[in-house]
Amino acid sequence: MNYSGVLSRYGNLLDLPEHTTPITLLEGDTPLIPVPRLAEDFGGGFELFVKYEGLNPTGSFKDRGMTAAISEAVGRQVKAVICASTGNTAASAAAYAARSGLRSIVLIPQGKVATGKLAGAVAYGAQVVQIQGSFDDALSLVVEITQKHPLALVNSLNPYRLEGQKTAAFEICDTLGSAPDWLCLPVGNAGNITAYWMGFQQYNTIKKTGLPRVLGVQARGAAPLVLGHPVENPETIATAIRIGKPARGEGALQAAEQSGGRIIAVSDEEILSMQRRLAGEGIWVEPASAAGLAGLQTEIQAGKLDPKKNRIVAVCTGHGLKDPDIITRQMATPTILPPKIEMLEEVILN
Ligand code: AN7
Repeated sequence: MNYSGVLSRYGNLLDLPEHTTPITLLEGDTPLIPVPRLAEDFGGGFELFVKYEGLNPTGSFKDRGMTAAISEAVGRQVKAVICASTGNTAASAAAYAARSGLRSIVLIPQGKVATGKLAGAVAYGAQVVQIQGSFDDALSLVVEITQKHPLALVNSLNPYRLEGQKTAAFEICDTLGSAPDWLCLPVGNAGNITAYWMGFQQYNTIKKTGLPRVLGVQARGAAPLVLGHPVENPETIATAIRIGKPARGEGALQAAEQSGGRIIAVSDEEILSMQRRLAGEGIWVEPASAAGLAGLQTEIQAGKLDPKKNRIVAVCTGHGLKDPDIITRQMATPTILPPKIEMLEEVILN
């Protein structure tokens, strides 16, 4: 049997302390799905792939970093872990804490976490606290309380989170045989973009896989890295990236600059439209996860990014099941029929 999560597969490339005690749910090894029709929609002449991170154990990419952070915390006999979260980190922390028998506490912005994420955190047994404020307020509290009390912080300020998350870059290179020309992905607290850039650089050093240009995409109402200053009251339908003061902002700006890429913003309409377009390929992602592709499309259409002959990877960070309300709120109630064949014929054949 193959019991292999990202620590066992790539552990020798991760900078984790000796005391790390592997706790895994067999995360990672997610598919890199070709989406040729989408590439045609964008003008064609290039290869486009979706790295579908929604297929991790708790439905988001956060599991890669969480296996590392929780494994390290367990190894130094921590009793409880804590994080601030827009939802996915909370669910992931709760699951890995449960797996290892640790207590977990998660702070979320009141009323701004999608149903599937909150339900996950509760199901895995976390103590959930709603903060009357934003994610950024919750993160400040977490930083402060972990300085006063022996609780392990498992937000991406924790360096081991990045060590785990960079394995996604390794997987992309292993599948393609080299780095893609462009990597596009959503940016919130900016841990993921920072980790990808670390991973691509490390692989290029040891395996000469080359480097991608990185296109980070924020939501227009929560785009501190595009504006160049924090956003006090971030707003976007993509609640996962409703973040005004990204803790890893420096890393994101470096990834963009060093790679010859950039950080841009897209509107909520563009995000939702790309979410529908992807579902039309059979890939249902949560809104934030469509931001990377929405950004790629706007750049190509504006003539700012020439994709010709390129290989482009878009990271889709979370599963659509995380946020079902986005869909059900707008949908017409499905047709209701008595169990009669004539009526069914009438409805589906005419
Ligand atoms: C689906 O869970 O910040 O730029 O607290 O859930 O590394 O923050 C989630 C972020 C993209 C942005 N896509 O990643 C949290 C949280 C999805 C996400 C991001 C998040 P980062």
